[in-house]
Amino acid sequence: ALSAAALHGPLFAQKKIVLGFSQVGAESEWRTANTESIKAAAKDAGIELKFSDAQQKQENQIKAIRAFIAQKVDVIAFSPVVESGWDNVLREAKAAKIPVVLTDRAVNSKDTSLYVTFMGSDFVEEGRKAGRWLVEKMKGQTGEVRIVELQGTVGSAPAIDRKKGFEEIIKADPKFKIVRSQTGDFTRAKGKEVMEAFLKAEGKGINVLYAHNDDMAIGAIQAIEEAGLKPAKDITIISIDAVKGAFEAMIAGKLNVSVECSPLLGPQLMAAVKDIQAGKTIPKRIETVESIFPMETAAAEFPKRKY
Ligand code: GYE
Repeated sequence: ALSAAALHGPLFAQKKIVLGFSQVGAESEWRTANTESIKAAAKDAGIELKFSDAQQKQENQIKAIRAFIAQKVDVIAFSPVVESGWDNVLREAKAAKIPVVLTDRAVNSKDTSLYVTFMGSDFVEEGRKAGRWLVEKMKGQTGEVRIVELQGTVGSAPAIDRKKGFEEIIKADPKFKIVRSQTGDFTRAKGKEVMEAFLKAEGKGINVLYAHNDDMAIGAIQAIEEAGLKPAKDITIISIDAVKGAFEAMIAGKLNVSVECSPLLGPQLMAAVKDIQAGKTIPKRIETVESIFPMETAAAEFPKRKY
């Protein structure tokens, strides 16, 4: 015989909300934590998640978004690998009446009606925090401070904004000079490779490394050690994210400071998806609150870190 649940289930069961999410890739510890946060939060919220990894390629993200439109998902969310080139596919989603949420990274579309909200960090402010820390650290120093910069993915919001915020602060004092700046695509392998090239070109003339994320800094630390130099001593190292790997490097005395950028966007994304489905209006910008961790604080903070 049929149970009561089987008979009544379909009547009472609410249709699950379907969320299509296009992720950038798996390029960093930050990204892995972000993916985990989104998957876990979808499960907790009872939302059906269609997850797609773009392997850091915009064309893959556009394909994924088009597939979500074809499947008529309820909401589309994505973390745009670069800022530009989204207008067409976003117009297609709008025409299909599927709301879009931007997570983590922004787009530079002029028509802001193409998405409901953008949730994530203020990357310019992260760059400023890195710059302010350096200005303070180099206070008494009169000579030139020669900086090399490892940029994130070319054209991505965090790479553009972290450079901008940092430069805005250091330009107040001409002793600060960015002598080399190149992309390491947010990965350890590329961070190491580019740092090797920087060391080859500049010899012992590098005072500071500013890396747009921890993974590139960790790769660069290897290159610095292999060149016979002491990371965090011979070269002051600043990076962004504050992932566990950065705390380990700080505790080992190899990284001076990491500016926090939280990847734990899952719960607020699911809350927004539910609100959108319920017809509620949500803020156009949902900003992440974050901090900065100099190496002296690392051992005390480490046990409290969630990513
Ligand atoms: O800092 C980096 C990742 O978009 C904020 O992407 C994110 C950045 C993060 O690869 O580690």
